[in-house]
Amino acid sequence: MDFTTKLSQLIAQVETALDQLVPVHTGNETGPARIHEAMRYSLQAGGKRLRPVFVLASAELLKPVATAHALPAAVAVECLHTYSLVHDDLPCMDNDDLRRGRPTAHKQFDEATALLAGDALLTHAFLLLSTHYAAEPRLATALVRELADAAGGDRLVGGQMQDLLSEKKADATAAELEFIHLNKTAAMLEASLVMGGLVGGTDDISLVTLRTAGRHLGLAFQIIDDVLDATADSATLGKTAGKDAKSGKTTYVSLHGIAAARRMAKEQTNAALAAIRSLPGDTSFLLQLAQSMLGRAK
Ligand code: GRG
Repeated sequence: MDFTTKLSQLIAQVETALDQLVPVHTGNETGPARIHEAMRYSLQAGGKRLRPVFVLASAELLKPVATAHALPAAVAVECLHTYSLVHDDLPCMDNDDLRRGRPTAHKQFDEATALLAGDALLTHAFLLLSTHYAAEPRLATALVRELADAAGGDRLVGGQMQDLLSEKKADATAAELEFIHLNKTAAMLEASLVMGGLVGGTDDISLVTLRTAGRHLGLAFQIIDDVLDATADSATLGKTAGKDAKSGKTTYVSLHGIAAARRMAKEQTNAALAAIRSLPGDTSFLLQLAQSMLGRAK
């Protein structure tokens, strides 16, 4: 099966699982309909589903794994990612009106509902893991720990905190910038690959390699984003170009210049691909997925 067909298939499976594994209002016993509507509104706004697809692809590296076994982990990761987007868009954070081409959750509903929908999505991620893998307690514990570690104060939330602190002083150092992206972007990619590996029964050494791949993927993704913001036009980007320079934001381009940022993007991309190539099993889909994710580079 070619890459595009397989990718579309996996995305379709993720969409179906999102619909099936996320609560729906069925009456008074499931609480107010509004919270379920807001959770589903944000989840079903049509993201690229990169992280859940990474979970599924990494789960079947060593041997074909029933996709159904990996889907709850994939959905948990997407719930957690979506919560972070909903909260990031709030007026007290990035204050965005649009997300995934639609009004942000707090614009569509209200701030309190968006905050609660984010809370509920975050919590639901852990309910999914502890329920669907309950028959394999070691796996359930490892998955919960991996996701909690990636999402907590030392990583995703810590990266967001540092981002807010650095924005205020408008002259973040290279070390602060790396901390922000290692945690805001790379942490969830690492967790996706590692959680897939855990479901697929990958050995400990390969789990370390999957984590390394996620780290480089995350940094490459972010550096490419900074280069494109400075070099591509709005039509090509599908969003306003040149926003970073206008807002005086510290980026890889503002700190290192375009040529060096391009070089760094290439280095991080190559390191991610090398890590994936060194994994046992059939790495072809994972490699193409990483290449397509980073293929926006110019
Ligand atoms: C509120 C705890 C908390 C964290 C927020 C996610 C986030 C951290 C901030 C969003 C801003 C941003 C650009 C983060 C860097 C990487 C990232 C998460 C990009 C968005 O991911 P995509 O492109 O989005 O995969 P879709 O919508 O396709 O899922």
